[in-house]
Amino acid sequence: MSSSRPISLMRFLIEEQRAHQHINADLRLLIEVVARACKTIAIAVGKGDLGGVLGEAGSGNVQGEAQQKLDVLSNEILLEANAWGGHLAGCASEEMDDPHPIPDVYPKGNYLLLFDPLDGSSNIDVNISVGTIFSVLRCPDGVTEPRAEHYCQPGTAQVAAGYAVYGPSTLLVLTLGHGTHVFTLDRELGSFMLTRRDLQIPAQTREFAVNMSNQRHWEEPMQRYVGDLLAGKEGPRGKDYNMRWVASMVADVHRILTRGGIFLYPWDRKDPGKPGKLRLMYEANPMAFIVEQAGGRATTGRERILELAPTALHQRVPVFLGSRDEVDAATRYHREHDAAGA
Ligand code: AFP
Repeated sequence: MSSSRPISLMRFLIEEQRAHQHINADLRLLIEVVARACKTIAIAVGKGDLGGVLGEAGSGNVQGEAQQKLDVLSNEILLEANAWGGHLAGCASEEMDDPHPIPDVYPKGNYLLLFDPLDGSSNIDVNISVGTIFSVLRCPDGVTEPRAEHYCQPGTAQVAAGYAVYGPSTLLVLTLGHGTHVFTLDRELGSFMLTRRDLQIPAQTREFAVNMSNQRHWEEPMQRYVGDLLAGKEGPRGKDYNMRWVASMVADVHRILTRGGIFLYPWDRKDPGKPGKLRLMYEANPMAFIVEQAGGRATTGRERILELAPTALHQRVPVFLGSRDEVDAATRYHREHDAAGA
């Protein structure tokens, strides 16, 4: 930063565009439009009951989950904001079965935007942090009407990813593939201001985040790994661990980005047909990109998330992400277990 006062998201993007080749005018516009949509969602979330936005919408999404009013509203805000700018070839949302085309009346651009419009929606009605997660891909050359298979690109192909967290303050965390940066919404100015450049996750941690109520359904290496964390100082890991679980991925990941930790959503036997709970394209890939750009790691317990070849738009995967050494340790438990059984 050239002065001690924080710079705006717009200035940050313009300076990135000047300094590097990794951002052009269309990508800059896309990020600004998504940020503006997140501000609109933040206002709706902030009104809560006064805005009549709490409670169920009375519909279900493609995942078979009951939609909250704010899921539906946030989805509409993002679709509407991104329709007319000419920067997108199409959008895909966790809340919609199929990709959403850009209306014919508007010009089309070269990017694909994927989003989870309101992550952690079970927390809306109890006034706990929720968020929006997004991922940006290039539309393959020559494709003017992108279909699901055109979105199914590995996480390494992402050109940008980010999330907004609607908490005590509204934050936007962004990567364009050159570090992870945090912007705080200045509510008086109505602008996101750069408050942390090049965030780095501590490599080691004493904190883990997992839904322990699923423990009896986990597979053996996961049982062993968490068992060793719980054994504390007297166990093989040699230190006491603390546990936190918000059940909004944005909030749990943001805590981990800020002070270290490991986030775990493993495969479990509760619903053995499902390869995990979290969605690869809307949650795992963007968060893995953000975490790796902050010096952390993200795996399925076995493989690097960003290298997975997606097979479906709404695919689910196990997720282990956060502090580098801890994710490496958890991944080692799984790989050693597989190697022993091979
Ligand atoms: P919802 O957005 O459907 O509430 O799901 C949130 C989420 O996908 C993710 O944000 C949390 O980490 C995880 O689910 C919470 O899962 P549990 O309900 O098992 O705690």
